[in-house]
Amino acid sequence: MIALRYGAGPQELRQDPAMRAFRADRFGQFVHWGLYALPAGTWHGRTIEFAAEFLMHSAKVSREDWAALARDFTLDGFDPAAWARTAKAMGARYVTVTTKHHDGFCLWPSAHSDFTVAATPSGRDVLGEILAAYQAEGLATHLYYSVLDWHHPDWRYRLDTDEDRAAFDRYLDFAANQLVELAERYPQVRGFWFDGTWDESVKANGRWTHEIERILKERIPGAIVNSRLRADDLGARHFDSNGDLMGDYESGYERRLPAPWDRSVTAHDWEACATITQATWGFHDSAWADRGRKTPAQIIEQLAQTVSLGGNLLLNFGPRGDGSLVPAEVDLAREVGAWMHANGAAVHGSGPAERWEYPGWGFYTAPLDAAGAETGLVHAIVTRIPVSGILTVEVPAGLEVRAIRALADGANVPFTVLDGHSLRFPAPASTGMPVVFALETGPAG
Ligand code: JFZ
Repeated sequence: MIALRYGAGPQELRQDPAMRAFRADRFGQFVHWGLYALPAGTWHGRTIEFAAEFLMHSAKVSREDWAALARDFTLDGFDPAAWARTAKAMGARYVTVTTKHHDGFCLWPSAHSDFTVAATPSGRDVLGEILAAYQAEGLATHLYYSVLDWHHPDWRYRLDTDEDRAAFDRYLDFAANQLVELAERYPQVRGFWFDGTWDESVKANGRWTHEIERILKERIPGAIVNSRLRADDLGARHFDSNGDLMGDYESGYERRLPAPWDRSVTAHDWEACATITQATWGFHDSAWADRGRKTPAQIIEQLAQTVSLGGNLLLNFGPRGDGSLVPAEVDLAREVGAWMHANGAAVHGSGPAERWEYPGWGFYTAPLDAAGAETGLVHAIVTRIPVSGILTVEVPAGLEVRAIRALADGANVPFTVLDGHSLRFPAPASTGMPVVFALETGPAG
C-alpha cells in the first residue's frame, strides 16, 4: 500500500441518486461537434484518413488558419431539438457533448478565451442550447472537456524547463477557470467527461486533477466524473498506484469492450465509448469514414455485451459542419430505437446476471430492483444463433427456470429441461436483429 495524497477515494460503488440513475441509464449518446466538422477530414483538397477532430494536427494547420474556420461556423442546419429527439428515440438516456476538444474551440461563450462561439457569426451559446434541448427531452447531460489544448499558448506536452512549468501552471489555472465557469453556467449537468490527459505535463500534475474533481463536486453535488481525468502522485492514470479506481467510473474502454466472460470489470462502474464509423469522432466526409459503419445489430450486440458486464455504452454521433445530423446516423438511431422500444428492459435498469455464465450465443442481463438487487428475471439477448438452431441455457445451481417469454411480444416459449441445470429451446428464426427472451427463475424446488 503506497501512501498517496492524490490517489483514489473510497472504492465502494456510489449509491447516491445521480450515480444510480447514471448506472441504470446504460446507454448514452456521445456528440463530437466543433470547427473540425467543417473541413470534415479534408484540408485544401487533401483527405486525411484519420480522425476528423485531429485534422488541425494531422494536416499541420496553423493556429491562425484553423481559427479562421470560426467564420464559417454559421449553424445553418443546427437543430439541437432534432439531435435530442434522435437520441431519445434511439433509447439513449443521456448525452455527453464536447464543450472544447483538442483544438481549443469552445462551444460556449467562455469569458476566459477569445476562441469561442461568441466569435462566430451567430454569437449564440451553442452549448447552452444543446443542453436545454436534451433536458427538454428528459435526457441527462454530461460535459466533455479536453485538457489537451492545441490553441492555448501555455499548453505544454512536457515540463522540461522552469519556463515550461510556469506556462503550464498558467494553463492549468485557465482550464480550472473554464471548468468552474462551466459548472456555474450549467449547474444542471450530471457529470464531466475528461479527455486529453495523457501527456507527461498532466501526469506530473496529479494534484490538479484531484483538485478539479473536488471543486466540481463542490459546485455540483453528486457530479459524476470519469477516470480519465485523474493522475495520482506518481502519474498513474485511471487506477492509482495501489490499483484503486480514481473518479467515479472507468472510462478507458474506447472502441473495445472487456471480453464477454471477464467478470472482473463488474467490480466497478465503467463506460465504454464507441464510434459508429471508422475511428473518427468528428464528422469525416469521406468513403473512408463510411467504410466500417456499424449496423444496428452490431451496436445492439455491443450494448448487450456492455450491460452484461455492468457497463454503460456511449455511442458517438458526429454532426456535420452546419449542425445537421448525418442521415446514416439518424437511420441507425431509428433502427436501434425500434429495437430498444420492444427490448429496452434488457438494457435500461439492467446489469450483470450474477452467476449466469457467458453462453456464447449472446448475453445475459438482469433487471435490478430499486435496491440494486436482482429480481429473479433474467434476459437472454441472442445475438448469434448457433448452427444447431438450438439455444442451450445453463441454469446456475439452486435456481430453476419456470417460464420463458419473448420480451418483444410476451409470447410463451416452450422449453425442454435436459437435466438438473440446463435446458434448451429452438432459436428464433433469424431476422438479423438480436432477440430477447425473459427467463422467469426462482429457487430450485
Ligand atoms: C480521445 C480523443 O483524442 C478523440 O478525439 C476522442 O475525443 C476520443 C473520445 O478520445 O481519443 C482517445 C483517447 C484514449 C484512447 C484512444 C483514443 N485510448 O485510451 O486508447
